[in-house]
Amino acid sequence: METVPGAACTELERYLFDLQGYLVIPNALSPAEVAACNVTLDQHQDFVGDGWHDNVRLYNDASRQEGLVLQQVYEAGLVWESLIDHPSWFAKAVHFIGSDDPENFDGHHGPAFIDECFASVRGPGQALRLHSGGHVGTIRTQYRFHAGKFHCGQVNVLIALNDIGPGDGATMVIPGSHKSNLRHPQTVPVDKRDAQTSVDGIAGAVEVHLKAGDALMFVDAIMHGSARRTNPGQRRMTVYRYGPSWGYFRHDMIPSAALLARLTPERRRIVMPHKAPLAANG
Ligand SMILES: O=C(O)CCC(=O)C(=O)O
Repeated sequence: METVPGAACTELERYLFDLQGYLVIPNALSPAEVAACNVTLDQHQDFVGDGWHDNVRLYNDASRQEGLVLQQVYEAGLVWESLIDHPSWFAKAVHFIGSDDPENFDGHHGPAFIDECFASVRGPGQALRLHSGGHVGTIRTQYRFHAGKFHCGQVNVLIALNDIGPGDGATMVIPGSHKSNLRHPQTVPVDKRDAQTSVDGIAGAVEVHLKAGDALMFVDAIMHGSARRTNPGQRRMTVYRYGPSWGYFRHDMIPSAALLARLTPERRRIVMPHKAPLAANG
């Protein structure tokens, strides 16, 4: 199931997102944009530990299986800033989080908020177990449709920065699981970090294979993860998480003053919709 870049949601996209919990947007980024993102990843691909580089937090714990993560990646340069409201997906993300309240648009807030954005580099043997699912009931990441509108708590846009096919550690999803009421009986409790890193033996789970530049848009409530990479080389991707503008940062990291100063007003209010509240009694 695929959609087209740049377009607002069609009735078919609305139907499929509701039914399956995700859409694939082919060619969401151009080859030049993908190449520019990869320059950043080339620069940091060998990092191990926990540190900062120009307001990007680099994290790679060798004892864990998740690989290198670059948190706050919208700080990493122009191409990463352009992903904040990229025309290939931004209108669709806003549509699915349902931030269409005119009062929000008119001043206090913006159309959406990015509570986390990161890039990821994984090598052979690395993975991320299946997690989430509608049965968990987490409000922040919930799937909800009410009164004719989507009201999703978190819509993720995961963009492949190289080709991700069989054996590459593709994102796994269980289509429809954003609405599940019961835990999948073939999955295990969340503390088993190394388990559930393959679709094998998990009925209904599929790998989503992407070409470099394709985007996978999914509601976080869908059960998802990434398969263990068995091929040599790296899997490279980035995720921007969109939610309602009244949300707050997932981790204890906020945009730098330098980023806020150089962003357009439209982008600034997506990364920092919150204004300093007025104190009671002055
Ligand atoms: O690494 C992946 O493919 C899945 C990422 C993920 O779990 C998420 O973005 O919530």
